[in-house]
Order: sequence, then C-alpha cells, then structure tokens
Amino acid sequence: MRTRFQGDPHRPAYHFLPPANWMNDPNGLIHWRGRYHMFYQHNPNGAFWGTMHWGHAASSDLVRWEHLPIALAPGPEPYDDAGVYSGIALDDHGVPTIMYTATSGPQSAPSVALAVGDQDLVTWRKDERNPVILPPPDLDLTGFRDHTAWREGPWWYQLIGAGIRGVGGAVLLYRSQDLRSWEYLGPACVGDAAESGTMWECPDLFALGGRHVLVISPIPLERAVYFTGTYAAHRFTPDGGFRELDPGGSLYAPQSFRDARGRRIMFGWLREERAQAAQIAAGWSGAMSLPRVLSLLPDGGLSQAPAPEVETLRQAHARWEGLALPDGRPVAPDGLRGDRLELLAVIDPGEADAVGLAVRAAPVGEERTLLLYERAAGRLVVDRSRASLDPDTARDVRACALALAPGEPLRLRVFVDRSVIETFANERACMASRVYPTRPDALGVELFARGGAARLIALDAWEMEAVTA
Ligand code: DQQ
Repeated sequence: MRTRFQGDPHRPAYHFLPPANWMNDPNGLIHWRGRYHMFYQHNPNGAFWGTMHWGHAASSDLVRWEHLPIALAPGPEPYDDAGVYSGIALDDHGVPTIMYTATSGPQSAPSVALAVGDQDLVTWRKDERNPVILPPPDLDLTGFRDHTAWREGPWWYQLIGAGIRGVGGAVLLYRSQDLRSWEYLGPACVGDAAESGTMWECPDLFALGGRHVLVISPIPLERAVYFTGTYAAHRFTPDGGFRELDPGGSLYAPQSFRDARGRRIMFGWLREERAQAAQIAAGWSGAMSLPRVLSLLPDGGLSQAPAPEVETLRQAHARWEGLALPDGRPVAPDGLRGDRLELLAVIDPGEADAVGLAVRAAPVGEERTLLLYERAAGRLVVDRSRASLDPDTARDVRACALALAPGEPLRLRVFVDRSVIETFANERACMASRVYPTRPDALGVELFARGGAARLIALDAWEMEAVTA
C-alpha cells in the first residue's frame, strides 16, 4: 500500500484513514484497557459507499494508528446481509459489546444487532438473538439507524436516530438491563422538519459542563449540528435552536467517547469534496478529523480543541514575530512552504476589515485557500473559490460565527494535511474543509490584511510527521 499511494498529492499524511478504499462514519469509539479503538464504516471493495463493513484500528496516543483486521462484515445471516451500518462499542461489565444497525434485503430494512468481542477487540461474534430491536411498528418512519448509549444504575439506555414522516428528525429511546431485550420508551426528542431536517443520523448524547449535548447529522443538511439542553425523565429538551458543529463543508457523522482521563473526545468523518470518479481512481475515499477534545463555553457553545497528543506529530519548527501586514499586500514568511503543516498565527487585526492566512497557495495565486476573519460580519471564513483549478472539486466560501472582543487577537490554528485543511480559531470556531490543488507548487503560506493594516504578533509553523501509509 505504501507504494500504491506514494506520491498521491491529496492523500492525508497525519489524519487517520484506512489502508485503502472507502471510509465513512467513525463507529464504536472506545478507550479499552489503555488503547484507543476506532472502528469505521468501510467498503473494502472499492473507494465508494457500499457493502458496509466495520474497519478497525487501535492507538495508544490517538494519532498513530495500527490497522487491525475488519471487525464486522455483512451476513451470513439475512438480518445484516445488506450491510453493517453505524454503531457503538460498550463495556458491558468487562465484555466488549458492539451495537450496530443491521440492514437486510434490497430495501436495506434496518434493525439493531449486537456482537461480542475478545479482550483485544479483534474478533467479534454476532449474537444468536439478533436482531435485538426492530423499528417501532406504530411510527411511520423515514429512517431508523445509528446509536448512542449510556448506563444508569442497572439500566442501559440507548437512542436511535430516526425520522417521523411529515414531522421531522427524532431520537427514539430504549432501555435494557442485558443489552438483548429492549423496552421502547418513545421519542426522547422530535425536531421540526423545516428547521432541523427530516431524519437525524448518528445521534450522540452526552453530559458536558453541567449540560447535555445532542449532536446529530440531519438529512438533508449534509453537516453535523448540535443542541445543548437538558436530559431528564426520558426527554431531551433543547435550550434553543441547533448550532453549527463544523460548517467547513466536510465533517459529517461525528461520534464522541469519554476516555480514561475523563476527556470527551470526538472524531468526525471528513468527506471527500471532489468527483466520485476521482475518488475511485485514487483508490481511497474519506479521512477522519483530528481527535477533538470537547468542552462547553460560557455562552453554552461547544469548544473543540485538537487533542494535545496531536502536538507529538510536530517536527521541524520555525517562528516569526512582529511582522507588519500592509493592506492588500500578502506577506510570505521566508522559507515557509508545505502541504503537511501545523500553523499557529496570532494576529492583531488593527484597523483591517479582514485578516488571515492563505495556504496551499501557488506562486502567483492561481490556486490558494484563504482562512480569514471578517470583522464586520463577525465570522471566520474558509474561501475555496480558488482552491483548485479542477472544476469538479468544492470551490465555495464557507463561514462560521466568530466575533473577537475588543483587543482580542485572532488566534488561527490551521492543520494543512494535503487535501485536508482543519482550522481552529480562538478556541471557539472550527472548520474542516477539503481542497484539491492541481499544481505541485501549491505549497505556499501567506499572511494578509485587507481594508487596513494589521500586525502579526507571532507565527509558529511545524512540519508534521507522516503517520498514514
Ligand atoms: N452512514 C451509515 C449510516 C449513517 C450514515 C451507513 C451516515 O448508519 O446513518 O454507512 O453517514
């Protein structure tokens, strides 16, 4: 595989991805006996969605992963012969247990199935009682799949993502004492289709900072969002409307878990944003976000920070301080180039309307991706309008809210990993996007200010270790 993908200019070098072929949702994230395990939706038959299996990898540091054998495959029993869809891994009193959406037949009829693993989480045995849950017959559902679960005393509780026809997305609540026989308790939360979509994929519910957070990937929004709220008496009551988790264009179907240190860590699938033919020709599709540690901000929003372990990938370092950023004249820090970088820029926006960074920039700007803070709009923008000369790649402008307080510098932390640009700003804004420059010299980094002069306080840049094959 090393030879096969060597020289592929788009294949990420330090964002997790399988040895080859298709990957989508992270599944069954669990910290088990000192190792992190990541399972993922995987098609071993090509770089396109289909014949869903569970791929598997393990790591002791969240960033260097060992690929392990495929954990779950469809069949041979009919209940999951159409695919082993997304799910979770649980510690059932020391017994590693997977719950997943089993799909069957040409219509991919969904149910819930269970498998039990060995202590290394390498081999899995499906339960004879499968399927253990069928969709509730009294609801007219547009979808029924994906899981999140937790324990309360003797009870396991589980939410399943769903859509109620003519109403909206929903999460359906179940409980069990043995993970095999489940009681349906009704919807724990139902959305309005016009606001939050017709079906909620990949629900994830967890307590954080004294609140509860419900993350969903609604159809047809094509991006993950979250509600904060209260979970009590079998109901999740949102504090208000949903907020954006990562509007960068790529991140979908995230899942989180609590590690042994009590951290709430999330990974999300970074979808390709180029033509399917290009994905198939490349022989791989999909990457995982960096591990993000979640916390709650004073305003109730979610803060996502790269796990400190990511810093262990840092190699050669350079630093620049105190550079003037004149209006409209980009500044290229001497010698700074690359497609495998971490950049940490602290910028005083001064009088400028907008300040930021260009990455994956070709010499005279034929291709480049901009990450910029726009003061008046109070937003962080990823501008891909000139990211690539290839018209079959995403070339749009995406934004998320970011208002700097008076005197607060912009702190942009940007991870450039070939086709992945993952940006974190001021501990409260976060966007992951995919870019596919065609020019081999699209390696430049520039700092810029528009509509007034600004000042770079400091820029740290690291080359990042290549850890994927
Ligand atoms: N992907 C899985 C589903 C889930 C969707 C199937 C989200 O379980 O709803 O591959 O990307």
